[in-house]
Amino acid sequence: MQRLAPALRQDNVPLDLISLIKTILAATKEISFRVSQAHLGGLMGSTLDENIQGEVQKKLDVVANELFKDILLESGFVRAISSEEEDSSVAGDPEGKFLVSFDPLDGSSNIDINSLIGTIFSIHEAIPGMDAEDPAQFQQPGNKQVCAGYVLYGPSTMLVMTTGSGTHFYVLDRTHGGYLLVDRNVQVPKDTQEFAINMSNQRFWQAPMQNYINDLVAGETGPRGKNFNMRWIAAMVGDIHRVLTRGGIFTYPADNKKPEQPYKLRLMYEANPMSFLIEQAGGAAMTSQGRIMDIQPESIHQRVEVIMGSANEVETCLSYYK
Ligand code: AFP
Ligand code: FBP
Repeated sequence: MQRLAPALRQDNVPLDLISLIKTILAATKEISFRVSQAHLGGLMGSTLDENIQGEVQKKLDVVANELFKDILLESGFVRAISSEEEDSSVAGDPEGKFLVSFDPLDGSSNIDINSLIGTIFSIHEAIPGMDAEDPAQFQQPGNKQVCAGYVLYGPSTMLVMTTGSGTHFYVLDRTHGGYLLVDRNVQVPKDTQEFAINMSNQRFWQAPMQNYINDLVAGETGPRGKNFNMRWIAAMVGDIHRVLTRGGIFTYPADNKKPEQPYKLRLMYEANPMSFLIEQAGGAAMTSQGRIMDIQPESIHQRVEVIMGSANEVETCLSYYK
């Protein structure tokens, strides 16, 4: 099995980006260790604080965020970071070439039940001449990402990453402490019989999504003429990992639970990096209005509708909106 750096060199990834990726992965190895020790190290449960999104922070969220932030800001490669857990972007080295956005621990509600969680990251190039302090530099669409990935802290710690030359799977080999390439160029099957959605929100969805899911649930005697299975891990990293592994459609559609906030998932920390991975694996990543990676961000904590996975199934879902 190939080690990470030679695999990246094979994809002609520039040396400074390889160095940044190695920095990110050093943080994930530490987080992986802390996650495995959380019950022993007093890291279960919540802090008394809320993040900028109004969500109660788990202790592990805070630890993972601090680890990531410190290692990136001290690396010299990073002009600024933006994190789901920070109010605003944080300036790094004024000469740093890259911007890193991350969700240090996605799937926080799974922490206390010892279930799947992960770290998601997205890398853009810094805009020449822009001040490291200026959060506007993060307002670049997903199609400008130079790298995106996640690390899944599951039965194995797995890295799934793209630098624009396919989506590859790596596994953390604890015997030598590095990530090894286990699957190059994974492909999302075009068709699927599996969907992922939080069904408890059904009454809040718009009519097209209601109709689409009704037709999936109707099974082989319904208009789709086949049975569909449902899975929901409550951590996008886990659900997208399944989609990348065996296909499926994952959606967090618009809903009217809180009319002032129709979307749940975050563009910079969740939707864009996952879209890059899914598209590089031959899948589709859309909102009901267009391609996620073409959205021009207006703020770093922007939320967005997400419909992604097996290309033909995403297309079928979108046909309900026409
Ligand atoms: P956190 O960012 O708080 O960890 O939430 C995870 C998440 O945004 C995403 O990973 C899941 O797909 C989604 O929440 C789960 O949402 P439900 O609470 O509706 O199940
Ligand atoms: P396995 O024994 O094949 O691992 O199946 C697991 C299981 O029996 C339960 O752990 C789980 O609750 C259930 O299958 C899931 O069933 P479904 O496919 O209906 O969601």
